[in-house]
Order: sequence, then structure tokens, then C-alpha cells
Amino acid sequence: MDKISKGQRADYYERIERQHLSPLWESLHQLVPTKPIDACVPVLWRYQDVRPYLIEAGELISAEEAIRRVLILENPALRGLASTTSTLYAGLQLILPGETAPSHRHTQSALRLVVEGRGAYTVVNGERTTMEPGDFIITPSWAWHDHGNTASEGAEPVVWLDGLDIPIVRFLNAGFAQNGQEDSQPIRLQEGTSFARFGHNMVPVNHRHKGRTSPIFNYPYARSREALDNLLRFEEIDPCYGVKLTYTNPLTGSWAMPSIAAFIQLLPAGFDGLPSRSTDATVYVVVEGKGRATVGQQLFTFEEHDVFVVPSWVPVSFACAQDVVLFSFSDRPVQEFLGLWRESLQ
Ligand code: 1HN
Repeated sequence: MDKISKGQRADYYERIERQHLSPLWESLHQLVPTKPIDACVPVLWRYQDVRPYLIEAGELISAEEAIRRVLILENPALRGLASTTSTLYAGLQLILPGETAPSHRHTQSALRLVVEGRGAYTVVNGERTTMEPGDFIITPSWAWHDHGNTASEGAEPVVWLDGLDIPIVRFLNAGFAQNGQEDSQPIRLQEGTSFARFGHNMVPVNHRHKGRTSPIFNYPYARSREALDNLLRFEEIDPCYGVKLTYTNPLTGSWAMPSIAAFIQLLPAGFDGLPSRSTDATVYVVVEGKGRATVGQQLFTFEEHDVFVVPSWVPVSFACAQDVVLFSFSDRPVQEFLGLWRESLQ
């Protein structure tokens, strides 16, 4: 074998390339790495820095013209890909008093986490819900949705974080979209209908649900916060996660969305957590409080409304001097379905 020169191999590679062939032995190690090496990197967006640019966007373009007036939180290692992690998209959306964002639908699933402001609403499949800070709201795949802000002029702007499975759907080449016939879809159901039907650990007796997405599309923050507070009194806190809850689909007990897992967690004042890591890269939104997150080698000091990313298999630990509430989301349902999800608690 030592008679074969580098040149001979290079010549061979050149010739097989013309046949659209490639030698596996040159890339095998990269193709099956011994552990995940995420293309995305840890990153923190300080709300204090981002907010002025959002407000400026409000002066440059209307919600109607923009369709959705959003600043994408683009991972610096994935520029131009509208990706916050390798598999998920996040952006901050601004809607000013009196504005509307027209009705459309797409196969990408979306979640919203309301960051600041009151007076906005979203309509999903004919039911309207008022958006309050901290509310977790779902737009299922292929559901008609439009938004608006009914506050009178001069009132506060409303900002929420959008999370979508855009990179996943792009990878699968399964994206479709349509614009609505009218800017605002007709309201068919009284506000609160879905919560009345499904929000109390009971389900209307003859209900037949289609799809895998939760029939509850607004998980109000007041309820989530109360649940966290109660658990803090009743249970020992987890040394890594504090008190952490998963939003679930009440019909299945499984994830609220088929492609995105969403969580809410409370880190009580004085918490000094242990590191953990998992294969689902995660986007965190600070709902309340300030604290520290150590992500790999980096220390993020975060404040209310900041957003940060923990890539796959990078250890994260949290510490705080005051109560902190974190919302987070990841592609864990997809990984669990494929039998891939792993975590390690150090
Ligand atoms: C979308 O429909 C919304 O409905 C927000 O508010 C962000 C990003 C990409 C594609 C569609 C919305 C989006 C989006």
C-alpha cells in the first residue's frame, strides 16, 4: 500500500467527483462525531440593547406593510439562515396601538411569548385571545392567524417573542403558505372558548381532536406563575432546573406542540444550580428577574426580557440573587420521537 502516493489519491478523487461520487473515508469522523458539535453558538441578546432598534423599526415601517414587523434573533454562527439554533427560529415582534398584522397561514408551527405591553390580541382559527405579558400562545401548523393592537394611540407598544420551527420545515422541504382573503379573519368563537373547553383537566365528552397540537392556544401567565409558586412550596427544587414545568397538550399529556417543547421555570432567590446538558439546543427568554447563566465557557448576566441560546450538549447552570422566571423552548419532541434525546446531569 505504501507505493500509493498522495497524488494518485488526489487524482482519483478528482475523477470520481465528476461522477458525483465522494470517498466516505475522508469524512467519516465528521459524519458520525463522538458527541454533538452544534453549528450554533451561545449568544445573549440584551433587551435593553435590542428594544431601541425595535422601536426604530416602528418608525420606519408599519405592521401592515411589513406583514410581520419582526427582528430575527439570528445566531451569529448561522448568519443569513433565519436560525436562532440549528433547528429553531426566534424573533421579536412589535405591534403598535391601532395596528394590525394580516391573516395568513403556513405549515411552520409558531409560539409566542409576550414580552411587554398590553392591548394586543391574536386570532387563531376563528378565536381571539388577548395577549398579556408572560402568556404562552400557540399557532398550530396551517392555522389561520392575524394579530392586532386595540390600545388607543399613544399607549404602550406590544412586543412578543415568536418561536417557529422554520429550519426544521426548511430541511424537510415541507413549507406551504397562504394569505387570507381578508386582513382580519372572521371571529367564529367567543374569547375564552378553548380554555373553557380544555383548560380544567377535563374535555367535552364527544370531543374528537385533529392533529397533535394542544387545543389550548393561550396558556395565561397568571396560571403558570401560580403553578410555579405552588410547586415551590410543595416540592423540593431540582438542583439543576429549580422548579421547571413543561407545557402540555391536555388531550395527550404530551408536548403542547409536535415540533417544539416549551417550558417555564422558577429559580428562587439565592439559587445556585448545578450544570446540566442536553442534546436539544434551547432558546431562553427571561420573563422576570435577573441572574447569571454559565453556558459552556461563557458567563451571561441576564436581565428581564433578555434572550439567550444554549447549544446542543453545551453545559448550562443558573444562579440568581432574586427570583427568576425563565421561559424556554427547544426541538426536544422531534428528538424524543426519533429516540435521540439525551441529557447528562453533572
Ligand atoms: C409569522 O407568521 C409570524 O404570524 C411571526 O406573527 C414570525 C417568521 C417567519 C415566518 C412567519 C406571525 C414569522 C412568521
